[in-house]
Amino acid sequence: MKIGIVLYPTFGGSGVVATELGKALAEKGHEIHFITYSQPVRLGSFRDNIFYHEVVVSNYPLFEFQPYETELASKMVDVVEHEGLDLLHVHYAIPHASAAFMAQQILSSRGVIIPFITTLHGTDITLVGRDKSFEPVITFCLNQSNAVTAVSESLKRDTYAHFDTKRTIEVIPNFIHNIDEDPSTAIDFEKRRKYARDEEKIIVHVSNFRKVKRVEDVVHIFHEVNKSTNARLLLIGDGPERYNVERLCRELGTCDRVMMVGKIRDATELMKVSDLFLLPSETESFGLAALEAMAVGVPVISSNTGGIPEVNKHGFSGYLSDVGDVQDMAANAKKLLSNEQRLSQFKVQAKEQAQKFCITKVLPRYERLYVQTVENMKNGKVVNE
Ligand code: GMT
Repeated sequence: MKIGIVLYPTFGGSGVVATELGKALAEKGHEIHFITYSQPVRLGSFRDNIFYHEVVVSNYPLFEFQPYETELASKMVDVVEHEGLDLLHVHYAIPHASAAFMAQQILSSRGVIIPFITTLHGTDITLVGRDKSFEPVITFCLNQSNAVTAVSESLKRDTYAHFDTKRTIEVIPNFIHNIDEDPSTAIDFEKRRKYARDEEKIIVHVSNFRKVKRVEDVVHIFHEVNKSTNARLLLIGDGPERYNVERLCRELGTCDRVMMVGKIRDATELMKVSDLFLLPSETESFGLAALEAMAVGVPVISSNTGGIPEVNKHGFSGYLSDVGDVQDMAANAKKLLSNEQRLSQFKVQAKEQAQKFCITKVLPRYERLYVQTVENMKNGKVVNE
């Protein structure tokens, strides 16, 4: 199939999932056209069957706000018409679904019929989407999409709870494409020594440092753990909370044990040398970063919010606690770090749990949905119900 994938190109999980999905589909012989405003960070170098179409937004002085959605819709029309796409798959509802609807209408007026699928990722529904000012547009776009998917059961429930839609939402979970099949969790100590001494434990957190991630909780948990366990903290990513996090480290006197790595394209190498991943988020529709950690054998200490319990299994791949319960999270972290045998067992189990989200299980579900959606459109059934 020829598929247009619309996404945010940045470090956010929705962009990572959309890019990895496109790469995997291209490997299976589909022709993939990424449409967004800059090259997706996970795209890497040139690959067969992959094309990237950049949306360039004009900065005419009249515009106080640049009309990205309009430019995006125009670009979708152009790519669908000239590349002969079969389907558009948009990741993150705002503003991708409404731009896709606009493109679909324009194309229909020119005699080109194309379906679009909307994949909901989380904050488009749970935070930004709940904003009353977006609600009418999101509800409309959910109802107009030819198919809608959500990345977890929790997100599906949230969508029904907050939006007036009765349409079918199919849950297709996020996936991991590079699961190390080797169940052993042996660590490359030479690499590890760049970050910690052999007797020290490495705790890691990866996020966009937004309020919702509660990165200050990460620092508090680490501070608590470090009282009894010799440990280092790797903070990967960047964002609005970084300043507060740095200030807190200074206040708690933990700066010398905390490494602020900043934004990196792929955190896998650092995760591989780590012992524990922390994800104390306020809300999280899935928690892709936790899955990426588990896939390389790193157990997860997380909150029990949203879709996280669908990914991290309490007492198996890690532990879950109530949002904000820093003491419980620290206690769970210590339980693992203080017992080598238990830690090794959880590392193996984390990998085992991640296998459930292997791309080989998830990709066929998207392919089936694509075929079915295109068929429905051909048969005059405009929306999958
Ligand atoms: O807010 C974010 O963390 C970014 C957002 C995104 O655009 O990637 O993440 C959401 O989508 C990810 C991929 O499906 C999920 O793994 C994250 O859990 C979800 N974030 C939240 O729900 C807060």
